[in-house]
Amino acid sequence: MTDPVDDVVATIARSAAEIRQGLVGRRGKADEENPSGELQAEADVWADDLLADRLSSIDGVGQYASEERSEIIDGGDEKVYVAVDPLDGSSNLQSNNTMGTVFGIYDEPLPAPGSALVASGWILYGPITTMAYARDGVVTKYELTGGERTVVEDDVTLPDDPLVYGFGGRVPHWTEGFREFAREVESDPSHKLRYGGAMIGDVNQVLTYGGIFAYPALEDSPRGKLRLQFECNPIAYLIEAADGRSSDGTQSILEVEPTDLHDRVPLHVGNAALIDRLEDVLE
Ligand code: P6P
Repeated sequence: MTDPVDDVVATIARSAAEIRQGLVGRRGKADEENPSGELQAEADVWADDLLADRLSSIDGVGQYASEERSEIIDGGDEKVYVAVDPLDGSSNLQSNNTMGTVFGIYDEPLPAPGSALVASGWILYGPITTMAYARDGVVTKYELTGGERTVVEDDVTLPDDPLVYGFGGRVPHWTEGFREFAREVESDPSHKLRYGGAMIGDVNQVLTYGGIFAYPALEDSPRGKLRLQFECNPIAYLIEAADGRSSDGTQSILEVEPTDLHDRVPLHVGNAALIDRLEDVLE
């Protein structure tokens, strides 16, 4: 039997070109909401169906779960458990800005803590299609063309000096503690704002240039917006493998114990010193 982790990642990478092409003509809104109560894009539903069919049928896959569906698909085997955000940032479709596919591969049934991840990564549909992938503490970057993938950088780590920052949520809804931290970051002339409205595009800039991304707890939404299983765990796993840090405000995202498949969690990832400072400020 081949390694189910390799098979899952290879299938997602091979599907990227088809997903990218399939965005054309699917930029409208479906008349359904996802389990988080967000109106789905046609492309959300289509990409989810495509990945669900392909990933749940791989030997060794025990479950397929996604941000776009309330129920878990049983794969029948018991080796790995796959959680996917099929199209993170699909709201960017209308403005033709970057979006991506985020995936986490766990070795425990879902919902599972991030400490149960064995691999994670994301596909970015930018000017070109790329993949960032973490396994066994090592991050690799690929370029994807026509179902093939080419390594463009291996053993990737965050640049030492933080350059970019991107903070989500409406500023008037930030907590006082996060507002204090944000002002510190913004007032440092060595930093510059990069916020594109798709977490995965913003996180990929942090991986590339160094810095910090956050979608914090908000006064009107104390658990923030982003989902633990499908977005925050996979992102935290990769960024920590790249010598960065993650935090829900008090601890590594990977230590957060889930209570529900669609739990949200405040997300802060990137430069370790900035994340340490954030936790001090929020204490
Ligand atoms: P807001 C995209 O819809 C998403 O889930 C993330 O990719 C992104 O970071 C966030 O929502 C943007 O949220 O509140 O800025 O529109």
